[in-house]
Amino acid sequence: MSRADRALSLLAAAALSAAPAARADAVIKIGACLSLTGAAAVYGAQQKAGLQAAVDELNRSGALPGMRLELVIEDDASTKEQGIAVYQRLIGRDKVAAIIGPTLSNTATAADPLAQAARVPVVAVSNTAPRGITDIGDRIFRVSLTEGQVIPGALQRAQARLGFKTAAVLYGNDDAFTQAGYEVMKGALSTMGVRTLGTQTFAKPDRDYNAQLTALVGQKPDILVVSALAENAAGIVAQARQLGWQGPILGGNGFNSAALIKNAGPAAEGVLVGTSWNRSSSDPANQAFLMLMASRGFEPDQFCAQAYTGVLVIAEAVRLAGLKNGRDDVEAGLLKVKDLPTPLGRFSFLPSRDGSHEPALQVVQGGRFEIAR
Ligand code: 1QQ
Repeated sequence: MSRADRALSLLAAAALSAAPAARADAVIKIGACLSLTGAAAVYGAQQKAGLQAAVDELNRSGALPGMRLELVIEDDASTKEQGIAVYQRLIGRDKVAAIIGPTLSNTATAADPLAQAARVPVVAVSNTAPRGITDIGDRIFRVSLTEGQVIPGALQRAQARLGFKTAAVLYGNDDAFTQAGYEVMKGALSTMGVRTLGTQTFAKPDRDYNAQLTALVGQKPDILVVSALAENAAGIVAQARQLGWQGPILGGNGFNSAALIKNAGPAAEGVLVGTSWNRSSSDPANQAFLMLMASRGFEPDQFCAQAYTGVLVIAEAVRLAGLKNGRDDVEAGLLKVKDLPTPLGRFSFLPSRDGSHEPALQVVQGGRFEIAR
């Protein structure tokens, strides 16, 4: 063989070995707009872990033959303004097939209309304001139960345990979720015949709730009901106990974080929280999720389970759409998802594109959330 021939055959061999063994996988790009900094950062960290675990697991298992899921995660800083900027990048620059919606309802109300206008499907995994999310338009879906689906049952279960007849309510009045949670609490208490003796408000930047709590505790209610994000929630619980409040406290979705227990310390003992994830469910899909997160050295909360479920739902949509990865394909598939096994239970969308599964009540016991029986 001449030197030139040998060089050619080496080149041919190199070209052959560089050629992929099979056709390259089609990529399904999922954008995620998460609060990794700011008031909702404790939820964003959990969501990020859940998304990454789900994507790694689905890619590893070959659940979508010939396809690979890819995540583009961006920080919305817990604000509407950043949420809008993130959506613009995910839609225009990254050309994602779907968006896992912003951590906070407050941000979703501002950013989701951009996705709706661009016909990009959104799957909300933590928005719980009953109105102003999926009713933005037909491209907006959600996995998370609303406060309307969780709080009335949680209050009823709590009443069966405690038998309260009167309540006092404290809520954040500068956030779509905390306000919506308050409306649900007010309505549920009234439906149950529980008299609300007093109502007070605070705002996200507040750190001192003594004036509001003194007024509420002075009414001598049987229970204190609170709608707050985790940072405020921990301060409220700790300061209520410092003021001598020994009665029960029930919180909305913002309380669903280990940060509440860590930051409030022993004051968090006995706090009741409505939740959409039954962590102690023996359902195989939940057990598999718990084992997967344990193998990654991560202690999951409800937000992690919901984010994980959001990716499962999108992957199932792609499968049901015939393994196609366009925005219209994902939306068509989402409309067909039915009885999908997830850590939250068998998952289906309601006609309103909201989620539907069994909620639960948890109580802080020994520094941990336990499901209340
Ligand atoms: C919402 C919420 C927050 C408490 C959690 C992210 O439920 O904003 O809708």
